[in-house]
Amino acid sequence: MASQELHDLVVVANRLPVDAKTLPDGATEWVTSPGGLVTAMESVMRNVDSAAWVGWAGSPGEAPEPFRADGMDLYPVSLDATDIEKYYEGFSNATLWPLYHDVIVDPAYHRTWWDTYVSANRRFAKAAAAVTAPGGTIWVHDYQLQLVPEMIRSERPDVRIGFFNHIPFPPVELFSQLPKRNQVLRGLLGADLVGFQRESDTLNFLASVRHLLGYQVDQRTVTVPGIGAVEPRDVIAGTFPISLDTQAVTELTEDPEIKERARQLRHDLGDPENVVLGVDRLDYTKGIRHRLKAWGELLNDGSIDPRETVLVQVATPSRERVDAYRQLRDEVELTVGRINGDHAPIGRPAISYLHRSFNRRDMTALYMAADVVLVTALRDGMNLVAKEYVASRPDLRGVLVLSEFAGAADELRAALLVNPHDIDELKSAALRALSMPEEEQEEMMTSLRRQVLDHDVQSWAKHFLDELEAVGEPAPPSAPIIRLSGDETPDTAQLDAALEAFADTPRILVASDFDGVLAPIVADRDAVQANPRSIGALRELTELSGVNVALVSGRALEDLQHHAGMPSSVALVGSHGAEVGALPSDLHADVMDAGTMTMDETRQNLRDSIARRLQHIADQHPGAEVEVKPASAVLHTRNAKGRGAGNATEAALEFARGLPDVTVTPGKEVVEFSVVDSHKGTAVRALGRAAAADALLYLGDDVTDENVFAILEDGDLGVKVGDGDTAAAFRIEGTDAVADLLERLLELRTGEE
Ligand code: GDG
Repeated sequence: MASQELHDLVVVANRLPVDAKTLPDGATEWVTSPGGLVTAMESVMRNVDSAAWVGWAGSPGEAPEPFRADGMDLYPVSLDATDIEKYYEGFSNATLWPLYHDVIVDPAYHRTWWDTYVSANRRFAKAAAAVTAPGGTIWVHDYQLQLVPEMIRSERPDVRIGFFNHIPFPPVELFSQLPKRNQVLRGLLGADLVGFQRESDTLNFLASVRHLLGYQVDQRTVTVPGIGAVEPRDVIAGTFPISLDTQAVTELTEDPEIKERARQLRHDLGDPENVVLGVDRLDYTKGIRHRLKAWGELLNDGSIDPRETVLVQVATPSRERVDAYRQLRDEVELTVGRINGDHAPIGRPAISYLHRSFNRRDMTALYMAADVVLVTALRDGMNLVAKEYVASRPDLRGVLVLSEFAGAADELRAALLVNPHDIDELKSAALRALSMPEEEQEEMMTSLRRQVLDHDVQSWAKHFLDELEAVGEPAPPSAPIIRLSGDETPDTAQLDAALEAFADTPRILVASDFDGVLAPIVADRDAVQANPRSIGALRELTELSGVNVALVSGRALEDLQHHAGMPSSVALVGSHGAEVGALPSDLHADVMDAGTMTMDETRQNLRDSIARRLQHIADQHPGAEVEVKPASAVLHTRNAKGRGAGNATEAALEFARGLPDVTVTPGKEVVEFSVVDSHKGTAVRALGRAAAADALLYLGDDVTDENVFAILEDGDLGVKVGDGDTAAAFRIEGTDAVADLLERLLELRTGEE
């Protein structure tokens, strides 16, 4: 993806807004699928220099190359058969979908589904991060991609990230059932703005964040605590009810062919007095069974005459490989068959059941032909069918029966609102709709149309993106300082000149890492042997006036004392700066103590309580172990069984969020909680102060030494040992070169050349 263009606005959704069409010659043509989201995006994409869409192209296996369709750059993400089974049909549609829709059916859960959900989310996140311009905006859509915001943020802290959930967000009591619920919340909180359809969804989300993560929530603002060097951030949650491209619908309703089609449809149905319509994906959330039950009863008790009134039920095929959907289809078709068998007049159905898709024009004709539309969802994010019906009736005729459990009920207050679980209420609402006088219909439609036409999908998208823009500037990239990259090495004359100047400085501190600098790295850490020439030079340097020497290591202090074998005139700092040994008499210990580095009773208690909590986590994940160091508590997960390592680390990081005064460093199979706010850089700075040094020399080979190189000032000398990007100004090759350098310094300082 390296050579691709970068985009200011990138939409990420499970599906690309296109369908593949195979041409007679076998070639593939991409046809844009005319959904509301595409239209909304087209309108906002016109206002940015460059926009793109990242998503799955719809067929399993390798993704097609990026391509353009209808003026958009599309970046396909691959999903293989396992991803489709576990990420899409599994975790998305058999776990999250039922759970987020009030557990209308039991959510299924399998741990391998989660694993695949994570890996698929990562693929979408990587693809989006790779094509977004610096400072750009990424808008992530829907429940299939809830981990994507955080994944993008960890790679691209410079971009604005929005997330919109098209489906409901469940109450905390239900959401709590979700295994991995906190990871999901944290995934979402990677966004700057998290949007929902209804106010109740937003409030449910905020309640879950407060109760399950314990984060501070102030009205709409969640403060995500920092971890390690990462600063706390604010995330805004907001309500943005989605809508339609109302103008496109209006244009269709004015098309004479479609008007004629609507008339024809009624005729084809036997010119009944009333046409009642249901349009749904064949999904258990849509309340199709409840609707059919009510309809069957109305026919049974004679309230409806099937010769006068026909129910047209469009049930668009959906998720047919997921068990609950197969079952639903069987049940619905059995019920429709029974009702038709019992009530249909010869040659005409009582229920015209259509299990297939129709094009937009036919859909509009159906809406225009329908006297009543029944929307009986048991739970629905918004329900666009309700809004489409309203937008399709410029004649102000028709009645909308609308479930109060659909998001649309918040806006379409003038509809006949029903509780679809109450079959009696549903029946009487249907009858009332069928007998509603025209003036009353007009009044209702006028009110509903005002609502729908005033808030189209373009304004929805604009509103969301404006709010995202207002959330604030993204964090400037906190790239580490690099003075030398890769193996770039200034010539030795420069280093020698710098060393001479340093040797001439009245008071100097010579500080060095141990492993890899004074001693070659060996596999067995206990078998480490320092280079005798380096040790000799340091011993002599420490005797000279105006010179202080310090060793700064990641090893525990005791371990360092044991292996370095240094005289007491050398200051020793262990555990990456968290442990400071007894200071030689010529260092001003009080200056050191004034820092935040040393342990006191409060810090000791804090470390012990962290260790207890980590032990608790370790007990739940066999094989995980806790180590208590002088200034830190450490969770080791190397030997944890199965998923234990990941889960224990996750639990530890979650715990870390609530510990503002602790420096948490996640490493490979280890998480270290240091109660002393220091690293090698703070330690060396404090030692420099304590030595009243005019200049420092620091030698290091490790990433943790970069903390020292980063704090060095003019006149100081940073020397990186070995390859790699570094903030040091000089580079030498290995431990022998270190010995040469120290001996040379000794010569220069003593004047014995
Ligand atoms: C999710 C949320 C939220 C249906 N059959 C055909 C067809 N459709 C169109 C409808 C409508 C869309 O599909 C369905 O939208 P809904 O909003 O009703 O429901 P979901 O598919 O579940 O969508 C939902 C939505 O996201 C947007 O945020 O409102 O709550 O669940 O536009 O007209 N379109 C065509 N042929 C069909 O046979 N052309």
